[in-house]
Amino acid sequence: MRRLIIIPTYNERENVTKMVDRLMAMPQGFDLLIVDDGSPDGTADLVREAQSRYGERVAMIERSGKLGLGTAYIAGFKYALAKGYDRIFEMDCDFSHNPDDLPRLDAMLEDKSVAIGSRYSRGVNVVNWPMGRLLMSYFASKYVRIVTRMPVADATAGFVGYRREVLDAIDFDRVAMNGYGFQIEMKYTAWRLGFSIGEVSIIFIDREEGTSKMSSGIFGEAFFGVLKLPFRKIKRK
Ligand SMILES: Nc1nc2c(ncn2[C@@H]2O[C@H](COP(=O)(O)OP(=O)(O)OP(=O)(O)O)[C@@H](O)[C@H]2O)c(=O)[nH]1
Ligand SMILES: [Mg+2]
Repeated sequence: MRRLIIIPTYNERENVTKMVDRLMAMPQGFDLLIVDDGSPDGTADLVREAQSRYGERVAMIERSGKLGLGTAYIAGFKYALAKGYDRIFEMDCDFSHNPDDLPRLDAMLEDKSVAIGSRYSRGVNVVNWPMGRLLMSYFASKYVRIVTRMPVADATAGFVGYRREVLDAIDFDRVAMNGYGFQIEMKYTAWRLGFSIGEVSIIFIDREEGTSKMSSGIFGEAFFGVLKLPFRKIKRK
């Protein structure tokens, strides 16, 4: 069983070395792929430094500019499938997602095809977000559930594990959204293709280092993109 964690990065120099070290020290033997979008702060240089310590377990895809989360993950998924990984995990670099939760996500993939690290499956587990941001995220998940009928409490979650079969079945050329909407669309597509989805309750902590990349354009894309999802024809690749 080979496991890959994919982390997209944009200006994460305060976090990236600590994150790589943390993941490499875990006993499950996760491999790591960083997808860096030409971070002006030199994130990629720090990844190269880590690569000299960990060798092939740490890979990097460097893209020329800030091209968005969705296409970063798709580049990562294609890499994972080409390299023959069995389980593929998505995670942020900013420690909002706790690496110690990875084993529970991994365990859920024994039974389910998709495992979500969920902020909202048992109450609300978010620490240090301003109330406005929290309400927006919480109601975004409710909105997705009402519009799409997908039985998922945390539809925008970015802490997710996929069995390889799921990524194999999804036609990445048809994935339309690139920001937070991308996370919704991936889960929705997997669900419509008949894959099982489970949620593991996690505690999400707002980033302490580095800066947020949330923007209103990303919000608009997700709001209108979700309305279109139920009308979408979805078929296996
Ligand atoms: N490669 C790449 N990574 C990105 C891009 N935008 C954000 N990221 C990374 O994706 C992860 C999650 O970022 P976002 O979901 O935008 O949220 P954030 O910047 O963490 O903002 P907060 O939610 O406020 O913490 C972080 O590791 C970011 O560095 C992008 O355009 N390209
Ligand atoms: Mg974050």
